[in-house]
Amino acid sequence: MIGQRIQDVMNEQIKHETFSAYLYFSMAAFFHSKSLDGMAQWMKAQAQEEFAHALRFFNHINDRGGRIELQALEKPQTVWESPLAAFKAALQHEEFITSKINDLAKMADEENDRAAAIMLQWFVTEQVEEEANVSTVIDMLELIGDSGHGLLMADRELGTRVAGPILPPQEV
Ligand code: OFO
Repeated sequence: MIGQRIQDVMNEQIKHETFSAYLYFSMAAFFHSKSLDGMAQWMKAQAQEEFAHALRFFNHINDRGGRIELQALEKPQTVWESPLAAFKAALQHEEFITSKINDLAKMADEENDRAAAIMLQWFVTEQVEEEANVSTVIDMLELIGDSGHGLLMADRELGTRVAGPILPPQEV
């Protein structure tokens, strides 16, 4: 049975992960409005992965006899100054998510909740990758600067991204 404290914070995390998806859909819509369909595809793939993250918390609470309670989402930002500004905002958001995952991992240790600690280990590793992926795009866009040709090349490159599986088969 999951403890109340971990359950409450994991319910909160379902909201954060779902909001991540919502934010990245909003960025995808922004990129489509600028005809940067490759960047939009990158964000849509990211959004799908965020729903998978929310689902991992959903399943974990449920599998341990807890109660899932969904919370209200805020409206995400809809416009950014530039593609670079949007990706920088994505990195800032991922840093916030990393801090939430680290808080949860610390709480699992305090509560001596081994099941939660093991499940959260996956997220600790995943956040390293999440921040690295966005940082790579930021580096690329900073190199490109004001070059329209460079931006179109980057858009084509980012459009090749596909979402990973929603959940590993044993967790569906
Ligand atoms: Fe769920 O990792 Fe991004 O937010």
